Amino acid sequence: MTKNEIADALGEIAILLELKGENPFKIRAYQTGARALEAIEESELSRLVEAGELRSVKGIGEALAAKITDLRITGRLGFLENLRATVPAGLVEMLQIPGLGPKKILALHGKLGITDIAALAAACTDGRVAGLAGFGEKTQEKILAGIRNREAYAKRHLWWEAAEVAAQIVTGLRALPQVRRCEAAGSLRRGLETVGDLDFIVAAEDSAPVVAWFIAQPSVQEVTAQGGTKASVRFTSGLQADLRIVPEQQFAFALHHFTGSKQHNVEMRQRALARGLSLSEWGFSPAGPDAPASMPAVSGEGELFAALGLAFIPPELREGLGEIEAAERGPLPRLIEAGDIRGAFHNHTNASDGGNTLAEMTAAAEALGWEYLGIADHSKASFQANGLDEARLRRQIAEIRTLNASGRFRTKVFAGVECDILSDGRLDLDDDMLGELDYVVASVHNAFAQEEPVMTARIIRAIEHPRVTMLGHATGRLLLRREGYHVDLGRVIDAAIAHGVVIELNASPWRLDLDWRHWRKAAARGLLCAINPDAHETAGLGHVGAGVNAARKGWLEPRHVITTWPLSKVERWLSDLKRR
Ligand code: DGT
Ligand code: CA
Ligand code: CA
Ligand code: ZN
Repeated sequence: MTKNEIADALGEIAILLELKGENPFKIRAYQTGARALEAIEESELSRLVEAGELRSVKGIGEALAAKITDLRITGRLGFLENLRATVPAGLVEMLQIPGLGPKKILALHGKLGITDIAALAAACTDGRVAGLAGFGEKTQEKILAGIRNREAYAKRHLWWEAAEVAAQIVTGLRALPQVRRCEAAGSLRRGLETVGDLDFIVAAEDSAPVVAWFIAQPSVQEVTAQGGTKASVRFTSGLQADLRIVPEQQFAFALHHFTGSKQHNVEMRQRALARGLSLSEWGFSPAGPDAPASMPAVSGEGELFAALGLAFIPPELREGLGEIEAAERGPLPRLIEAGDIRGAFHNHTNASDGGNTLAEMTAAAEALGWEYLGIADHSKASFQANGLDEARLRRQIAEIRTLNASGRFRTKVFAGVECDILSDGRLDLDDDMLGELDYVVASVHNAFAQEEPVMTARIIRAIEHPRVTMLGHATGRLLLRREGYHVDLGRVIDAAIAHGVVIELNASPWRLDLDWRHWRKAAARGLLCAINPDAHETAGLGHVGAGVNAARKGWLEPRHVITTWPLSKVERWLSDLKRR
């Protein structure tokens, strides 16, 4: 197991012990152990395990050292497996409901015998939860609302997770001898932040073996529909998928149709009708007295668009939001691509709540070919995330300067901070401290429930601060889990443009915030974007791909996104900002 996986296992043990109401000291030991592991490097862990010296690490005692060794060597731990078996899965699931921590869940379990979410919903509905000590009417209402949200959200899936499943299926389908062409269509292909179900389009001469392969995948839990040229399944994750197999000459039409969106398709059909053509998933057919003598030949989507007098429309833009009018005028803008990215500014290390060291993060950025990596750990007000005070931040700045000077990595590291915007809009660190940094990401991390005018004024006050370089996750939303805070984004965007402050497109697949729907208009008015993965571990840097997707949906071109700029341009820009 990797270091992070072991840390996760220790964290899981702590949660399970808490749900069993175990001794707080024991629980704390696992939490501390997980933290301690995060602070050492992967190679160092290997050495300590081999030498049997894990106990020399502060925060790792004898019992923990044995468990870490087992996990490292065998990847398994009987203790954890037994623990999982004794804690009802429903209790762990209840942790996903906002406002419910292990202590409350333990009380619900102990006093009301609740073991799953359905029973909890029933107990809220008939008022039993409000009667419990430490709960009350308000908490009961909040729990019930959380359960309802969860049900509504459970119907959709994060794009990032769906894309991983889809990629495996597409690879498998393309490898079949019968398959000529295969693509994932639907909202996934359009890069929508959440996906209802997957839609696979295949061109094949003989469809039966393709259907048979699809429904026999190990991840398929249930086959919900099956025919000669189509099938629908549900995977064990709950995600559903439709497969449609067409003859090769229909592939472009089927792919276009099932890519959608519905609104885009409606507009395309209207446009076809105006040209005497009826457009469907099968192809063109003559419509009305003005129909042309022969149907246009189409072997790819490009020809389909061309037949209607349109430039090619990238799938991400097919939302019925003006893309057809734009494609009528000429080629669409060259949207940003993954290969344009040269760095990122909002990333954490284990100095705050990240899982990897500065050197590990830099090595990972270098492996991605990035020219620069911005480190922006939390500031002190985010104490739950182990935010840095002035002394620790100054030490980190020195560490970064030393690393850059050492020439150990080709990637340059910028010293930044993710500075909390306090509830009144002041910043968590004073101006002198902020002045020592290369840049400042300002973010809201508390008092999410403020009224819209208060929150808007708070964020704008931060934007007006001369040391603020960019605004982090503009609404704080967590996709499928938590709505953003109430804020007047129009005014926030105006303020950012007026003060030359960049707004981040947080590329974490759970955030994708500021939402793509705002970017086209905002960028046209001069707002600059930074695609920031908000990585909390080395693997998190790869999330920029999700951000690039969202940026494409927002019609962003490389020139709108500062993280496509070369290092020299970023350095010049940052030093100009410091002189203002
Ligand atoms: P999802 O799955 O909810 O995230 O969204 P989509 O867009 O993948 O929707 P889905 O899976 O229901 O259908 C895939 C595409 O097929 C959809 O984007 C457009 C096309 N389509 C499906 N039903 C209709 C329809 O009733 N009218 C039109 N014009 N197109 C449709
Ligand atoms: Ca779909
Ligand atoms: Ca579908
Ligand atoms: Zn943050």
